[in-house]
Amino acid sequence: MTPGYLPFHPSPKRPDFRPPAGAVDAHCHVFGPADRFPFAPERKYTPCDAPRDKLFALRDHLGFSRNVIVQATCHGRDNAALADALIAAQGRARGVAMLGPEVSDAELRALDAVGVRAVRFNFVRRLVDATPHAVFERIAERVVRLGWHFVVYFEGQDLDEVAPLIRRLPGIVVVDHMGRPDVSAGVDGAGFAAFLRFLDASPDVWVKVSCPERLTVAGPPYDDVVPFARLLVQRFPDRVLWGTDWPHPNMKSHMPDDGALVDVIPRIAPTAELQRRLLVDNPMRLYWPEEAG
Ligand code: 0GY
Repeated sequence: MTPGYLPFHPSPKRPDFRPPAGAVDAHCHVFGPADRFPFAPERKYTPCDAPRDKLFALRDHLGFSRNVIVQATCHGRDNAALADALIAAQGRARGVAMLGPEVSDAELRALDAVGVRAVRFNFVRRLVDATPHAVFERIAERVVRLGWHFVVYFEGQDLDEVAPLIRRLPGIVVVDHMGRPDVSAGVDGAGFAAFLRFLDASPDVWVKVSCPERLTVAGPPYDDVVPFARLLVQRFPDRVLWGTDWPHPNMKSHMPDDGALVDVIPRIAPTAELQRRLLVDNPMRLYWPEEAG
């Protein structure tokens, strides 16, 4: 484990908020176990194991039905732990993979068959070495034929650099963690205003209203992050997703209680209708379209 790495909360509270039936945790990870699924040699951190059975137990404990499991950089382009979790979930999980240009068509078809529905492009400098945008575009042309979409992770100050690529990607693009705004600047700050304008002008761009624990300056119960998420949910109710981000890699300030994170949901989506769209309708449309109403 990386020195100082914080393990996930051992016994999260049962949330006071009860998610609607069929709720989806649309951003979480599986790590290892390292003796079966070794971490990538090029990784920038080594987490503690966070195996799939722990994730599924957390899903049930929090009152959720399904997961979208997102490949994290510590596993690099080796999506084996992800594929194993998707198979074990028996239809109750979908996946977001990380890929390099070397991926074969047979590998893409195999990932699709186990439930991968998107590729993740990561631009966060502390997590990955930079990849030329042209490489991402070539991967995009290939996965879009499978009907996949795109998940992008970047920091607020990099929006201008990443936006032209996002606009060129052929299909839906989901932005992780609200585009990582500087919450100390407030919802009216220039960076978040630019992000809102970008979303207004880009109807195919969705956003995850996740990670208050990562974005907060004030700490739990995340009063400083709630206004950002609530604004996004109310302005873009048909293109927001929510996720725990379990097991919260690279947290430094504190390790969140996942039950307390679920209790943030009614503060950002104050009505039953908004909660249903955020937790059920939107993720089902994107990840289980064959079952969506
Ligand atoms: C997250 C956030 C982080 C890590 C990764 O792929 C990753 O390693 O996404 C982070 O360190 O901010 O979504 O898990």
